[in-house]
Amino acid sequence: MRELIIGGAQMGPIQKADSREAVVRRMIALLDQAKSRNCDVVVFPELALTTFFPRWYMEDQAEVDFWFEREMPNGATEPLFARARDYGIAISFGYAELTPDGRHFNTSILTNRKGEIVGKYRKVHLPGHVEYDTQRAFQHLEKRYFLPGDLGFNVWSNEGAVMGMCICNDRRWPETYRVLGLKGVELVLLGYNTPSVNSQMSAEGLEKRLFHSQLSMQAGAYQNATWVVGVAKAGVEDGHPLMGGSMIVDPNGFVVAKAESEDDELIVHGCDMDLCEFGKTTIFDFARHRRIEHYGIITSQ
Ligand code: CDT
Repeated sequence: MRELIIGGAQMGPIQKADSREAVVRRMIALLDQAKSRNCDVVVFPELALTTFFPRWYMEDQAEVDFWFEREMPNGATEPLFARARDYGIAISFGYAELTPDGRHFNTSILTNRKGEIVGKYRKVHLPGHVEYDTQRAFQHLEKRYFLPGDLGFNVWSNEGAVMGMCICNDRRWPETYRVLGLKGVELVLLGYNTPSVNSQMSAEGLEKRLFHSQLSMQAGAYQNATWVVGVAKAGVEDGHPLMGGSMIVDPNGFVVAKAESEDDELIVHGCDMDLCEFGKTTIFDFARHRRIEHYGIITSQ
């Protein structure tokens, strides 16, 4: 048995006016709870330090860059790294990254128990649009503010498990999990910000959106024999509702822990990494059973 006690640190809304420092205090409070529940690893949402700013149309690059971090850790997040290091808890969280050469990414990082960054991921599947769209009930401008990630889907041997990351919309794509699966992933860590309603289809409400999120994570977990931890930023941000539904899914595809609120809420489960072994060596033994001669179209178009 290789058990890691995993905490999914769902976060309630972050308003535009909330400072990074105030948000980090909330993240540290969740880390305190995680410590009292003996967590080894804690996962926070996508763009965990700020409101989901891609809903706001901006033309002034200085205004856009306000939402980005130029280094990690930085002054605002150092207390979070310090607390995680004190507790010996590995963490993962998302933030908007501005590189020294001026590129913008939707990024997440992974640390070990010593608070050292061991992995970085930049979001590959960017949803939404580039220009202001008058046909939508609200904007989703990720394609305007971010470049597609350039690091691919990687895994890291960390704290006794093979860990990988993806971010929000990536969780809906089977390719995400399969590439991680082919690299032997045992624990997929992901954060999301998903509006509770569809900006283009008023009939699509919360129930269907929660279902699609869960369906994607359960399928990804089962078909790749991996744990999946999906963590929301939820609640109403400046009038815009985001769904909750954070969950931990086991390698059989069963949901073993699920958030009930749309607030700061920690979900916890003792996850045995050895549970991945059965699926990886039987029905999803990729080396024995995949028929790649029929899969070319997946990468050619
Ligand atoms: N953050 C993020 O990727 N959200 C998307 C919303 C899609 S609607 C344009 C998601 O897939 O949950």
